[in-house]
Amino acid sequence: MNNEKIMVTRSTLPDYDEYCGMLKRIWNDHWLTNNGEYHEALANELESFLDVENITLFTNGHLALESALQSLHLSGEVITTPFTFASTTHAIVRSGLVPVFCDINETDYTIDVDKIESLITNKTCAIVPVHVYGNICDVDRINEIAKKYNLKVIYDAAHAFAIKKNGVDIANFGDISMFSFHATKVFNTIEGGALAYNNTEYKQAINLSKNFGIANAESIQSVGGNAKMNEFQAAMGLCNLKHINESIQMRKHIVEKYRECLSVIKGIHFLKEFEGIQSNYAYFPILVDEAVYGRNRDELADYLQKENVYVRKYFYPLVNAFECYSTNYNVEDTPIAKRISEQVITLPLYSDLAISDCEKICSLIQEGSIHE
Ligand code: T4K
Repeated sequence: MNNEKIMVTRSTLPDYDEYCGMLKRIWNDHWLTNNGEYHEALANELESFLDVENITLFTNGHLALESALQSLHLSGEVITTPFTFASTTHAIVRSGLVPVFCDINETDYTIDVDKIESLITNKTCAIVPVHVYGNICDVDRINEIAKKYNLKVIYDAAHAFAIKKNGVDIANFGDISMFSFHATKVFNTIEGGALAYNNTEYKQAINLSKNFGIANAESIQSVGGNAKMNEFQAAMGLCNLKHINESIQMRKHIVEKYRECLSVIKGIHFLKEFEGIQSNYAYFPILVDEAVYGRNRDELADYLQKENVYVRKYFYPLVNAFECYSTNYNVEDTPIAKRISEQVITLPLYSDLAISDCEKICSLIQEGSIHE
């Protein structure tokens, strides 16, 4: 392995001249933000690409999620999972709502749909499931439950850009889906995010919430914030969108190589392809079974780091163990999430990760085992 650090991910960038070429127009027009030309073009292109009626762009995914929750005028309890990034739960709490944690399933680490109904009370207003790592929740069962109890469904689809289930883009499930376009994501706009929804009645409230509630210069209709995507972000998005399919194909090759090389290592588990799902290969999580592998997850992570491979423990600790939430919640209530979070490591994955580096990472994992 060369001595360069290999990080868990690396931003996908377009050709330098391609991006700089886009910037000339911004300099000519002096129009930097507030629904500029690139902003409008990117929203339109994403509506086509995701085959969804409405896309509203945001400066980041987190504020998009807050906007979704606030625009639907929800109050009370929201059922969600603790096996996620801080953003999901923080968005719920910062919107004045109470998170209720449901456990995840062992098959794909998304919400355990068999446990949702037992958590519904007369205060439940919504479900915020997470398509974690780009693994798609059981959208059909969630839809049935939501209909039965008259609940809204807002998907945290931060990891799920460009994924299709049986040919249908994932943006089309639930009331609203939030995508993150952060630098670390499959598709990035530097920082950025979007809400995708088919019900056009949501559009006005969402637009107001990201622009101070301003309907026009003399009409301020709601107490909105500022979460607008600027022209530099939108230009990056337009460039990256041109290359997205190629970039996902490159990720796919790396994932296939990981699966091939890791399949011979005892005590290392990973997820296979899911039937009917066209993946985006966003993350490559593995579970370390200490009893079989011979080292625990933390020992393996430290060992790899000494070899310049910077894996991450997405998602450890669980959200219900965070200092800011642990007095009100108990991680023992979500035992599957607890176990997975204690065993998981996400391996480096980005479109231009060299296959030789991928092979070397797997060799290191093999060498770290007691079965070496
Ligand atoms: N919901 C879920 C389920 C999410 O995972 C996220 C974000 C959100 C909601 C909220 O969406 P955003 O508001 O972020 O749009 C990273 C990302 O910052 C965060 O976007 C992401 N999830 C989370 C899973 O990962 P950190 O604290 O791990 O990032 P950081 O700075 O340690 O970067 C990780 C690696 O990425 C670095 O080691 C190298 C590489 N990197 C990073 C940056 C910032 C680059 O190559 N380029 C860069 O510019 O949170």
